[in-house]
Amino acid sequence: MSRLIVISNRVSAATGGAAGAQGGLSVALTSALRESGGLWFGWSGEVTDEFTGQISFNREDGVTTATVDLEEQDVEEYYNGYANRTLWPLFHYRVDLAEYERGFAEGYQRANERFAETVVPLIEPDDMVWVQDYHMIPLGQELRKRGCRNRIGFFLHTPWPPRRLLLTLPEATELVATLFAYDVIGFHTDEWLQSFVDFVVLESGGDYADGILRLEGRQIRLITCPIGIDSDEFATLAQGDQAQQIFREMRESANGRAMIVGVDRLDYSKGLEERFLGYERFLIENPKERKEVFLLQIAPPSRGTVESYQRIRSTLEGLSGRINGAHADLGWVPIRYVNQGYPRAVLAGVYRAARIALVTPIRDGMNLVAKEFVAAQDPDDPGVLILSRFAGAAQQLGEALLINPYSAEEMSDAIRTALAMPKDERIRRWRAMFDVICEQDVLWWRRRFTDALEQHEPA
Ligand code: GDG
Repeated sequence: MSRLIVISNRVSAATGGAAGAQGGLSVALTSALRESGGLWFGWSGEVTDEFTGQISFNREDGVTTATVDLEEQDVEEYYNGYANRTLWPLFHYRVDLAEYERGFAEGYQRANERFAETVVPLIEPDDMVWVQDYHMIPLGQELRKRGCRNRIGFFLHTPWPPRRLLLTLPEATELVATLFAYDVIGFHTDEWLQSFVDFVVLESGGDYADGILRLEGRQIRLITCPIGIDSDEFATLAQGDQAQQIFREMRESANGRAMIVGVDRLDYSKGLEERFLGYERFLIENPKERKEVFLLQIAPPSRGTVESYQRIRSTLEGLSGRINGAHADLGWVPIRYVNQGYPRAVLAGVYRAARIALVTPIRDGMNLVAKEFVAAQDPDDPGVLILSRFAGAAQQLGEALLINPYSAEEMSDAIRTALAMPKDERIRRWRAMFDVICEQDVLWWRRRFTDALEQHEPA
């Protein structure tokens, strides 16, 4: 294996003992970097008065991280601006929320040039470079401009939007053209990959066959590469002391009722508003069953400086308050809405204590919560996953109850079906999903991508 250089907006190497406290992504990338003696480069998360390109190196558990501070203006225009106010909503089909401003586009370009300038001296001739996500689309091209001839791959963690939506972005064609600098581009699903192909073929005149996109004298391999979780680690976590303790506490506080759980970053793409409305519909349509359940929604706030996130937060506060006001009684509150994050072991215990998980994004590149919920279940008495058709995860987890999150009726019906589902059916569905997430785990994802990059013969 060549040495691997991972480049992403934020860097979070998982350290040995604390690996369970980090996300699966950092665990997977850390293990790849450790095996290859590689390096992880990105933004430090810190702001400096003037950009200097000074790199801070750190070495943890066999992995070297290299980070750089950004100027306030870069953070505003590149991160809060183009990444989170332009591309994120657009890539999640929310053109209504996307903000198109030249200043954002310029800041995004500038920050990517600065990243490229800073990292290029660290790249050696035989290294493979793996760029992560929508923050860094032009990075490959900026590396090429600076003489980098290495294999460079790009992985998109979000959906790729349909061509007509992407065309609303003033610089769509130019942005897409920067992707031609990569050797391999990976997506979570065939659908996102195909949307990308549609755009390139129709707008840029490329030619696509057998996984190879040909244009401007280049050959780019496109792969579908669904990200997984560390399923063994998560299943083990769910049986550990802390998770078991939480499991008992949750079951006790449920007082015989079935818990429905949701765990999401507070983000409009996660379909939380639609979820609350679908759940309310269930309450209204099922007067007998309704007091037998409650919804625990954990939603730690994210990107709180962006206005659309402040708005979704206040919408959800209003909605949960209204639903609780209308339906609660002395001994029962229908929604427990919690705006904070918890350690992963606590989440694992909560998942295991739940009878149903509601994972209902309006669009999601993959969705790891769906997989974590499956991994955390008791094989002898598993809960039921209700999953949006519009999450990438639905392509792999076809044994979930798949719903359209925009339909409150489908959500309500699915909750009723899940509550009534016999144990043998729950076990059968869970087993099929568990097999998939064990086989296609996060190491599988990482190998699939790095193997494709290693084997690709640039034109
Ligand atoms: C992007 C794509 C894609 C949530 N609350 C807490 C907590 N979490 C953890 C979950 C899960 C992670 O955050 C969220 O992962 P998702 O996949 O659901 O979503 P995004 O953050 O939007 O991630 C997505 C992913 O990239 C990977 O490619 O699947 O589609 O949008 O791991 O458990 N973790 C802790 N406390 C919390 O309260 N510790």
